[in-house]
Amino acid sequence: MTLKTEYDERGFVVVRGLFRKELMARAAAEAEEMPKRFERLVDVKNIRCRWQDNVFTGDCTFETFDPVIDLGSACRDIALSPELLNLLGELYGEPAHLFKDKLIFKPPGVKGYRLHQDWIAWTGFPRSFLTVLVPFETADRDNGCTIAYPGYHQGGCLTPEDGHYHELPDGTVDERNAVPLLLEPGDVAIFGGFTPHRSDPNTSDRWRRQLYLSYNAESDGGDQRDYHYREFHAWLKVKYAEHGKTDVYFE
Ligand SMILES: O=C(O)CCC(=O)C(=O)O
Repeated sequence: MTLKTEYDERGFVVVRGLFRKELMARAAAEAEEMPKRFERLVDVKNIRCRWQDNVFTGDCTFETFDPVIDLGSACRDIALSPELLNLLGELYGEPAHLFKDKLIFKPPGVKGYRLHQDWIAWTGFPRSFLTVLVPFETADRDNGCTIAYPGYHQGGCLTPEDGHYHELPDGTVDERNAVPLLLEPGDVAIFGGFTPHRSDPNTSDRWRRQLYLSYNAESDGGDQRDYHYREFHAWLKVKYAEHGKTDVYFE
């Protein structure tokens, strides 16, 4: 089975050892320093940052920089690397364009995400949207690796196409089909925008730093990263305002 056939049939693939050890060591060192180096950006009003509860302490904890490639050259080099773009070109059958880039730090204790699909019904949102996971350290069940469910992407969007983010209701997938994306630095996992996925809390004493790099096919909107972030920020500001937070900003 080719990689493309596997991706088309299952909705995700894992590729081992795509990136050189040196690049991954540089990225891990960059990620290690990033929260301290950009401490001034880590602010609950800054919509570059995402937060999650700590399941042990209840603390609201910094978890993600979105976007991230403007903060770290190793993250940018990975996102735009020929080895990754060539691989995505194989899956798409045409060139890939970077759409979105985030670094999820997931420190010990931090909660995971309930079952969802990434594709969202915004006008023109690319149906070719896919995400590449690039781990900076071992990702396993204990530190809350992402878990994907094969085949269900073939049903397209499984929630109302109303432009809102939706979790998938219980029973949408058969838990016996769960595939934990167990990854080592250098490996990547790639899953499509319609592939249901979730993650458990990080109950280990280790971090689970991982890039989530999203792309679209050239014929599906071309380069639209700047447009995406403008649209995403406007959407986030509306969401925050609905909860009475009107003083958010992006830096
Ligand atoms: O952290 C994870 O494992 C999942 C994150 C995720 O699903 C997302 O950012 O959409």
